[in-house]
Amino acid sequence: MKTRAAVAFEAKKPLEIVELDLEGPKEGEVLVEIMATGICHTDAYTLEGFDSEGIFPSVLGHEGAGIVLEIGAGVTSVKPGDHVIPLYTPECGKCKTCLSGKSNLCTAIRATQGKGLMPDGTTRFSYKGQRIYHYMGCSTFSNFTVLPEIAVAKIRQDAPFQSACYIGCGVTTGVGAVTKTAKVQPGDNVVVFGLGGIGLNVLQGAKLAGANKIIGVDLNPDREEWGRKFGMTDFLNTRGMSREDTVARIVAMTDGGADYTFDATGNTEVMRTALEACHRGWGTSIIIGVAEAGKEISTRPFQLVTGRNWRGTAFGGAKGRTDVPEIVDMYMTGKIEIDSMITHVMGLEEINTAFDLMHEGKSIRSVVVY
Ligand code: NAD
Ligand code: AHE
Ligand code: ZN
Repeated sequence: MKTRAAVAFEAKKPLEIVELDLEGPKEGEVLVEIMATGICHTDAYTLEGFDSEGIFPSVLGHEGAGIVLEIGAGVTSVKPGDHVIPLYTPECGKCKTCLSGKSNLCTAIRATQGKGLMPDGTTRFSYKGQRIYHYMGCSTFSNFTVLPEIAVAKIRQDAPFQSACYIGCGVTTGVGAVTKTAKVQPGDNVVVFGLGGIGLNVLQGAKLAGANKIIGVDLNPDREEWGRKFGMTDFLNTRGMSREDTVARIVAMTDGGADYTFDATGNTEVMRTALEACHRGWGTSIIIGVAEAGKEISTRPFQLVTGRNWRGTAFGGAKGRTDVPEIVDMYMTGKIEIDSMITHVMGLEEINTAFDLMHEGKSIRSVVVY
């Protein structure tokens, strides 16, 4: 079949809207009509050529929601008509990691996914006979896409696609980082670095968890008003501030340092500041941000000797098929907010504008509706 898609033919070039050929689902796969997709900073990072796994030409996009149209042989857990969210962190339920119960990082298809391929080592997309690669196992910048069965979460039918798509990455990552990875407890002091599409969801997760101080840090002064809407109690604009000054300010505001800090910037200098702003003896810093290829983190080992912990999280520690439907319920019952964070809604033709708005700090989330 044919599908309209925004294709990344090359790094650092705008996406091009073209009609691709799409092969139907093979065994264990499903064909999904994507109804809406968010644009996450990770899409921009890959398009800019910062991703060590970046591969071109490809169909980017990993924050979608849609409807199952067709199932391949052997598929039993979803059927045509089901509403689903594609999962860049699948859940096979059978691999060592899934069985361990210790992590959401299912390994069943990670190797081929990282190479832009379906589990059988081929692609379903092509353009004028040329192979077009998948992205993060999702490729939601295409109106129709093929996904492994283990990489779709079935969700309730009454959830609007335009909001539900954001649960495919940003909402789950931010809220889950607090509730599933850090397991923030009532009364904990929390600091969130970077108040964009992910960081605001970390703030609302911290509020949900009953945190005491919820400090937001950003360089963009407009983010103060945004942060306050999502539970932030204090704002720090660190433009022009040294790492030492930022740490000292946070230590003073939290009686010795934060119980939990979160990096949602992807900047390795910020990651160091976030670690050092943790409380001596027990504070934990969680890295969410994705750093450019070649970047490394560092700190004085003494920071860890004296009890600070450095950890990271992917997809907020959420097990996709199990946890995503619950997060959709949380949204539908008003426990978490999504709609106001979707600042821009556009057609696929305007998708490059979404990247501009993100880089200019003018959007929280842009969503493309097909
Ligand atoms: P975004 O562009 O919407 O937000 C980034 C925010 O960080 C902006 O408000 C920006 O002003 C702020 N910022 C940038 N540099 C800063 C600095 N030096 N100090 C303080 N604030 C700074 O991006 P997003 O979609 O929220 O994504 C945030 C990061 O999270 C990206 O690196 C993205 O790739 C990553 N991410 C990771 C996961 C995961 O599973 N680990 C999931 C989604 C996104
Ligand atoms: N491909 C990059 C790493 C990118 C990365 O860390 N991705 C996150 C999700 S970001 C969503 O917006 C993730 O899930 N990581 C775990 C995984 O298995 O990819 C690189 O550095 O090579
Ligand atoms: Zn993302």
